[in-house]
Amino acid sequence: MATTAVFTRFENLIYEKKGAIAYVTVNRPKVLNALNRATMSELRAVFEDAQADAGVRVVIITGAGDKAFVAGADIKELNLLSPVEAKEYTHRGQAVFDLIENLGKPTIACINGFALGGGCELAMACTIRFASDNAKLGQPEVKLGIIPGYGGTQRLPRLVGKGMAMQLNLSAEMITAQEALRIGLVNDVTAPGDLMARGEAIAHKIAANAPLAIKYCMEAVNKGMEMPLAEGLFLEATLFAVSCSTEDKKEGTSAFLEKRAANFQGK
Ligand code: CO8
Repeated sequence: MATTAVFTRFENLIYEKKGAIAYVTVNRPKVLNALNRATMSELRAVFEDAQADAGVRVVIITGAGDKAFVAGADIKELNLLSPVEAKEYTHRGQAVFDLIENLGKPTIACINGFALGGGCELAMACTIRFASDNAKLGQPEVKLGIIPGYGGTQRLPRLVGKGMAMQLNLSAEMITAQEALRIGLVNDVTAPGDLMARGEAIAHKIAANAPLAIKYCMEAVNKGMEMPLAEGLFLEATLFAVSCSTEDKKEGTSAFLEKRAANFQGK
C-alpha cells in the first residue's frame, strides 16, 4: 500500500510525515538555520504533534541547505536579551529539548553541516546522531561571552565524559565529524548524500519493533542515567514488568514461537 506524505510548511520549519517517520527540517538557511524564538515555538508544536500521533514512530531532524544543521541560537536575538529575558528564553528552550529527549519515541539527528552551540545541544537532546563527513560540531558560546544554555554543560559531559566536554566548552573549538565519532558525540559518519538514508535505515528498524517497548526502553535509559546503578536496575525491572503487561509482548513472543513476523499494535 502506498503511503501518503503529509507536508506542512511553518515559517521556520518544514514538517513532513511519511509512513512511520516524521521529518523536521529547520528551514532558515540564510542564517544557517539559527534558532530564534519563533523557531523554538514551532519546534515545540511539531514535536507535540509527533508525540500525540500514534502513526509516527520515529522523528528525523535535519537542517535545510547543504551548509548547516543548526548554527546555534540566533545571535541577533541574543545580542538584545536582558538577564530576565535570558532566563525565560533558556528555560523555554531547555523545555523544548527535554520534550525531544523524553518524547517516548526516538528522534534521529541527521547533522548535515554546522551543529554549533544550540545546534549541537539540539542534536544532543536527540536519541541518535548521524553526521555527514563535512559536518562541524562545537560549543562556541564562550567566544560570545556566554555559557551554553540549552544543555551543553550537562548533556555533553554525559555523552563524551567530563574531560572532552570541558575541552569543547572552554576552547570553543569546532571539531570534525570524524573527531565527533571518535569521542562518541555522533554514532556514525556518512557521505553527505547518504546521510538521510542512514537515518531512515535505523528509523525503519526501530519502527518495526514494539512501540511500548521502545518507549519504556528509552525511559529506562534516560531516567536510569540519572540514578545510582541499583536504583536504575530497579527501574529497569519495574519497566520490564510493565512491558510484560502489554499485548505487544504476547504478540512478539507468540510470533517468534510461531515463526512469523510480529504485528505490533502499540498496546
Ligand atoms: N545566529 C544568527 N545568525 C547567524 C548565526 C547565528 N547563530 N550563525 C550564522 N549566522 C548568519 C551570519 O550572520 C550570516 O548572515 P549574513 O549573511 O547576513 O552576514 C549567515 O548566517 C552566514 O554565516 P557566515 O557568513 O558567518 O558563514 P561562514 O561560512 O563564514 O561561517 C560559521 C559559518 C562558522 C558557522 C559562522 O557563521 C559562525 O560562527 N556562526 C555562529 C556560531 C555560534 O557562535 N553559535 C552559537 C550561538 S550561541 C548559542 O547557541 C547559545 C545556545 C543557548 C542559548 C540560551 C538561550 C538564550
